[in-house]
Amino acid sequence: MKTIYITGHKNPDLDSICSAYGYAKLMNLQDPDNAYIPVRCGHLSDSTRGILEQLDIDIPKYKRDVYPKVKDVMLSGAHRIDADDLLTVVAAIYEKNNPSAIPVYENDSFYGLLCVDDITNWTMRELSRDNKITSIPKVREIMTEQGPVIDSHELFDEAKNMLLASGKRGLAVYDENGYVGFVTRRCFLNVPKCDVILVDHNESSQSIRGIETANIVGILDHHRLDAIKTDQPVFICSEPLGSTCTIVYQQYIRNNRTPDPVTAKVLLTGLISDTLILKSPTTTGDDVVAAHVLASICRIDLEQYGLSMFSRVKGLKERDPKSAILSDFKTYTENGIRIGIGQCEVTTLDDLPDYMEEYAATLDEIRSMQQLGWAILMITDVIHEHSALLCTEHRGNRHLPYEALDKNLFDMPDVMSRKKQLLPEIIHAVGE
Ligand SMILES: [Mn+2]
Repeated sequence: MKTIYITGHKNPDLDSICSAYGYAKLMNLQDPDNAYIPVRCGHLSDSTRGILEQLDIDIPKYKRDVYPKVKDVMLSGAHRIDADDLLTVVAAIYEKNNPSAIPVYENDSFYGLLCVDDITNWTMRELSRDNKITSIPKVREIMTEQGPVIDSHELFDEAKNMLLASGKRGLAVYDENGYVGFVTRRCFLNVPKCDVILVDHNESSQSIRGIETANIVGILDHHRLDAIKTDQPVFICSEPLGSTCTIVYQQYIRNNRTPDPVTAKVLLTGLISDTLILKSPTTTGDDVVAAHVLASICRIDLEQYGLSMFSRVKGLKERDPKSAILSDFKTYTENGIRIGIGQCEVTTLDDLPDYMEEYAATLDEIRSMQQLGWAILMITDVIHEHSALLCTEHRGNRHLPYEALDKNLFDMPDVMSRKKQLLPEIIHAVGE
């Protein structure tokens, strides 16, 4: 049974979390021989967490990275040798398996590793002294000093270097609860790869740490394609729809399945959130159909549910500027310029003058911290379908097609989508 992680992008939003959850549910039904685990590679904002908690599901757990680890290659040892066993017990094992290290126990707890060098050295010593072996020792009598122990969460490459540097044939592996296994040089011959499915993104810069070392087995997305090179053929479903949750819903249909009511509500949540209650111009007919079917499966009023969801979102004045901006912040590289674009949803733009300056200063801090050429914040009023754009100093500001409200602040009536409406203008502006 393999484990396949399903992850959305960094700074996970509802579409990322909900599509990972819904797709894992489907894949576990479709392919029960493997385990599909939805995870998130970033921390949740308070409002996202609040909305997810109301869904009464196991919220996908945080996964720091998908780098190969010692626990992916360690051995547990098929044989149980006691420190007081005679060496003849070990001989029987060697005849069959030829292991380079064997774990040794003392009263059921781990005592140490017996390495093949311990045996060879002892044998050679005996032979050089008497020309024959006169007595059979206990295992503990020939064991030499143990090497350093390795943490099971240690990175593959680090552990490999530790083992080589130790000069030992094998090292014991521990986790927070004690001994869990051991590694020998053979464990490090092939680098293991984590299987990962990407949802709601396909660019490695937006993905979980270590994605370059992983095996990508699928992509479900609705963003521009700047995909990672894969080793093997991969299932890709990339469509310009309003939400990845719609694409996941369509996978249920394609496989002749209906999401259960809880999963339907989860998918609807991501869909409504990403399409701003089906009002964003990214919304397609497919999204509208999916939303209504999902709403009828979980028996809720779509509009009402959407408004109650967005009413949970705090105004920017009450939020910490840095965490508000970074909660949904994506970076792009265009024309050699690194651009960061954040988007915040609000229910009114009337209080913009109250917090504008503080947010502008914070945005500039983020720009210099992340070494961006241009940092931008799109503030979207989801109720009135209207956005404002706050930018750091950049020559691109002059090429934006929006009316300036103030210095580096622009008015964007009817603009709601970062991806579909704003990003093309930004790309155009840096190309000028
Ligand atoms: Mn999305």
